[in-house]
Amino acid sequence: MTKRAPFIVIEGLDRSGKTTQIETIRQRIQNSGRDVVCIKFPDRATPIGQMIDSYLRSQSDLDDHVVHLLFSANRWELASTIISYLNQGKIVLCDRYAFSGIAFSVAKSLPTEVESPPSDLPPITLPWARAPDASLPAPDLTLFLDIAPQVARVRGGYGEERYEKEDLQRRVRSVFGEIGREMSGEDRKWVVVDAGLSLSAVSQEIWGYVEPLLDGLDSSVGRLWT
Ligand code: NYM
Repeated sequence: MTKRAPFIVIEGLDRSGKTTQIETIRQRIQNSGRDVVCIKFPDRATPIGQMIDSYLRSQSDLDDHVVHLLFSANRWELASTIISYLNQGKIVLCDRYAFSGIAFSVAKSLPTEVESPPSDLPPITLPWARAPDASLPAPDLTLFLDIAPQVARVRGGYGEERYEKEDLQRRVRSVFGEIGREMSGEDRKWVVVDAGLSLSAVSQEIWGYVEPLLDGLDSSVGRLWT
């Protein structure tokens, strides 16, 4: 049986240096002579992605539950493509995945210092947020680039999109921490990387986790939450 390629996800807070690190890994993988495909969620090019894009740029308003399901549907749109890349031996490097989906949606429902208007709908909990992504292709490695929101802000400031606020980023980080505690087991499929270090130190650490996967895997692609 020929081996399939690994599915590698990079997660992190806004301004954690994800984009730069992904480009560095992509180049290193290519230099090693392997095929690599980069994908990114949300994929704003699809019809669902366009709805998400308009929401993120505050051009439309949607209930938090609805947006959560759109983000998940946006991943399902690409699920079979991801599996087919992996089976063709193409390494998939993915910028954000279901973990961002959970972290941002649950964080929005956590209590804030500012009183928000009461809602008729229930808050988004971890089990509710996890459900729509169940059975999506599971990453073989997720690298969570961890950075304190106040350090991220000093790095260059947040943009203008929804969620790019320090108070929300703090709550997102705490949900990511909770997800990480559930995910990190003996298998090292979830790894926390200190993104506050220098670019080269971060990319060196990341490479230490990526390199052992480059020769492919014998197992078939896993399914999320199983
Ligand atoms: N985001 C991303 C979510 O809220 N749920 C998701 O499922 C995903 C994949 O979208 N602030 C949020 C995180 C980001 C925002 O992402 C846009 P990016 O990587 O800045 O394009």
